Amino acid sequence: MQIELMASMMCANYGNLETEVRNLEEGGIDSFHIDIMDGRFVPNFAMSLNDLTYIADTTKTPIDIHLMIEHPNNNIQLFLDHLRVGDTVYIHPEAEYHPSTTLQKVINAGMIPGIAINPGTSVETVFEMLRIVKKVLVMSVNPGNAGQMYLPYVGKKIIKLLSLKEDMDFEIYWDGACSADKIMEYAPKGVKGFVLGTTLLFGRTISYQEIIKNIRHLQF
Ligand code: S6P
Ligand code: MG
Repeated sequence: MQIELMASMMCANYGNLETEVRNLEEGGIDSFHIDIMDGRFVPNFAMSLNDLTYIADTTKTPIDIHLMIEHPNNNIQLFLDHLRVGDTVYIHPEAEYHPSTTLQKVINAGMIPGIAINPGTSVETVFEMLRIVKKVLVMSVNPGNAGQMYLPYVGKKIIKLLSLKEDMDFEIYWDGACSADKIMEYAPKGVKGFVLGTTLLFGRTISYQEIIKNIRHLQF
């Protein structure tokens, strides 16, 4: 079973961003996960347009942007202009009056549409959007910060989404406090990809290549 591994770039060393990108690429990361925040939808400012532009100009590896901003429809074109066909855009349905309109803009631009769902947001609330998107990013921590504790109650939501994904044609991705034991538990159930941050990838003494190789060799 081939899983996708994404690097959460808000956890990278910004003093050496190009080296970080190169080392992750050489280590075999599948995509760069870029957390865009506005200080309103979430109480933090992580990455923004310039960071996205820099990384998109530095690598051909796919990018997924996770927009934690209010009313993404107002500014979505700014982001789409810097992405490549086949990159992924996640919006939070909770942040938009008409999320399906915003998702349609993503589709029309040739990007992969996704929704990110907060720990406190139910599957029922976003049910119709599951027909539109190709990816569902399940937040297993509250959005806004790296280095938080896993919230165990999201497990039930993942199980519910797994029962819908074939019929409704989407894949499930994990974002937040991702550890090896979570990959070992949820990859066999059908979770397709995992965003790696401080818990498993960044700030270690061994190389990204070694960490990624160890994850790929996990037995499940
Ligand atoms: C959180 C953000 C995530 C984090 C990631 C960090 O708002 O969407 O992508 O960057 O969770 O990983 P960790 O292992 O530090 O929780
Ligand atoms: Mg994220």
